[in-house]
Amino acid sequence: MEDVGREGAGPGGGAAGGRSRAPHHSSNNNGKTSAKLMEYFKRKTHFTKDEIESLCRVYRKLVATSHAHNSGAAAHSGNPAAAVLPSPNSAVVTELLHNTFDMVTEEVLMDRIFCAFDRCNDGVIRMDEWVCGLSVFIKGDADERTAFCFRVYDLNSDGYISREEMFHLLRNCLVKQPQDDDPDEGVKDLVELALKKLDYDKDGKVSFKDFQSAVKDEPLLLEAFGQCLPSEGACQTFLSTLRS
Ligand SMILES: [Ca+2]
Ligand SMILES: [Ca+2]
Repeated sequence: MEDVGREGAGPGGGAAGGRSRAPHHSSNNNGKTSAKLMEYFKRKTHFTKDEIESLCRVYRKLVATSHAHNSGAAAHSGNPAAAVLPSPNSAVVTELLHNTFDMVTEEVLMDRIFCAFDRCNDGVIRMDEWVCGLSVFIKGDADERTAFCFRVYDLNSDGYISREEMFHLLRNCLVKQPQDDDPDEGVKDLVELALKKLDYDKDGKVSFKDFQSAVKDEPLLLEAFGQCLPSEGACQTFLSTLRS
């Protein structure tokens, strides 16, 4: 049932999605990205060959960092070049989003951004998830960005942003007034307001189709429930460090 909802809702698609798996071995012995993997990334992402090479280098560094972080969790695979384990986990990625992309996002959103990268949902970011995820994150077109933000906001991945999920996402955005009788009242009002803007088919929840239509009409709604994507400036800085 859940799978049907996810497939039907649409955000599973896009350049980073799809059923095709990336070639498994990330690099050969001298650390170069294999030709097969490079082909895959060039087809699936908006990055140039040089950018892909750099991103794979950054990834290998992150793997080393993750490895240092939890040296107890030894790699299952005997081949350190295989991008299976250990891979960057949520703590490493959160740190990266904070420091590299300068995102001051709520923890709940950070976790969801990680999940939006972690397409196969195993708690770690494989190299293909890393490169494809960053392609959407940094260079995504309107459709990809819309699908990405929807995945972030759909907290339980059932294909809808529900009232409860909106409440959860918006609760932390409002500064509570201690004199308020019901401090949640303002948040509930916000949820209803958001629903009015986003729920095109009026069924009381926001489907991907609703979200898509609303964002097309009003691009600012893309990040209605909090920042999911880095600023233009942060992207430029990141890309320039890749080139240096
Ligand atoms: Ca949901
Ligand atoms: Ca709806």
